[in-house]
Amino acid sequence: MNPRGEAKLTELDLCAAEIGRSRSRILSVSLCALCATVRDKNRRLKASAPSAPKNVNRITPKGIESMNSKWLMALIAAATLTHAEPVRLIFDTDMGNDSDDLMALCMIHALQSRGAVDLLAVTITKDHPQAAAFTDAVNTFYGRPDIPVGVVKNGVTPEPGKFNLLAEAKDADGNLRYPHDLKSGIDAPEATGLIRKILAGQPDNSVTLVQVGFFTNFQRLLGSQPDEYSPLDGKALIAKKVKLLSIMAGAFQTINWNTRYLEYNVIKDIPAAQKLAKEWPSPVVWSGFEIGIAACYPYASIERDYGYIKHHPMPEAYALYSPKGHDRPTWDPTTLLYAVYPERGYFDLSPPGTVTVADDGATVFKPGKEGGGRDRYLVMSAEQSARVREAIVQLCVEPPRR
Ligand SMILES: [Ca+2]
Ligand SMILES: [Ca+2]
Repeated sequence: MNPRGEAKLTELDLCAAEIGRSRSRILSVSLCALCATVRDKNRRLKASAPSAPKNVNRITPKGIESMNSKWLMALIAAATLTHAEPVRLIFDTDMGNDSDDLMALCMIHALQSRGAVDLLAVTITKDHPQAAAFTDAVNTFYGRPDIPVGVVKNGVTPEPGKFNLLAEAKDADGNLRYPHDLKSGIDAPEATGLIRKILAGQPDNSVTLVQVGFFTNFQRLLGSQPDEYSPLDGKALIAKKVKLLSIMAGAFQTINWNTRYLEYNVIKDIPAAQKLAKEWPSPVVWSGFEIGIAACYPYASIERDYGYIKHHPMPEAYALYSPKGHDRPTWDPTTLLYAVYPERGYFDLSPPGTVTVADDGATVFKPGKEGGGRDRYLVMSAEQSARVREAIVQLCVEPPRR
């Protein structure tokens, strides 16, 4: 208490209050900002208050009891914070068609190293055998060689990716530059069955799916039948197990004066996109084309930030994909960032509604009546864009903890 009888807020009090309000992990930076605010407030209180009389005991037994109680609450809250559940994630990617899929996978590994993510599997919608081999090589590079990898059969984009050939790169000594034991997608399980197996073993309403390629795998999951893993069909299994589908697809703003922009991930498999949009039973958040182009990954980071190791797949893939070097849109990383940190204010969300996919691949959003609807899409201000870009860079460049 100060001499005017005002309770003096401690940094811990406000941190504990903030922790109590949040259901997920909290950025230490936001706590630090909060603490700075409290420090300022306390300084102002101190400056404006008359000096306390000397020889006055300002802490009463009741005050001590109250302080102890607050400390206890803060410690309990801190313990809860430490043991926050990681996001259970299945990452569905067209690895090899653009370098931003690799950015997202690097981010996932950094997030898993700090306990924020539990990567249950990577499934691939690019139908080329090197995509799975390269994915396993990246997982191995990050010290997780046994992450399950599933592949699409009879999928779209069967041509080789520009950088998946890194899976077979060898150094002067003849050894693989990026060791891995899944040599080809031909040896990997089919994605739909793998996803069903994994979902069946997870708690209800606990799994986050991130789709940053085509709709093929998740549409097939939706139409899957009961099997040895679950008596539920695909739609019922998704409704029971999947908390969120975060998806990079479509466009929800005007792109270069085009109000009907046809986005790559949709138009490569339009029937699958239409079926998923029509029937998916759990919440969906769409990261439209406009988000990734508004928070490009700076090429300067590619040049400067990965030198801590002789060979890193990110700059080598980037060079193969974009030989001239340029800032690359972050379509897939933004989708991942929202999925892991939906409550951090990196993005705003549209009102709820429904997305449908037209026959030409256009994504059409209609707000729901009375605020209802399964779908939302990401919205990002210029201020948020700066935060998002920096978060993506810092997660991508984090060294492996092997
Ligand atoms: Ca492996
Ligand atoms: Ca992609």
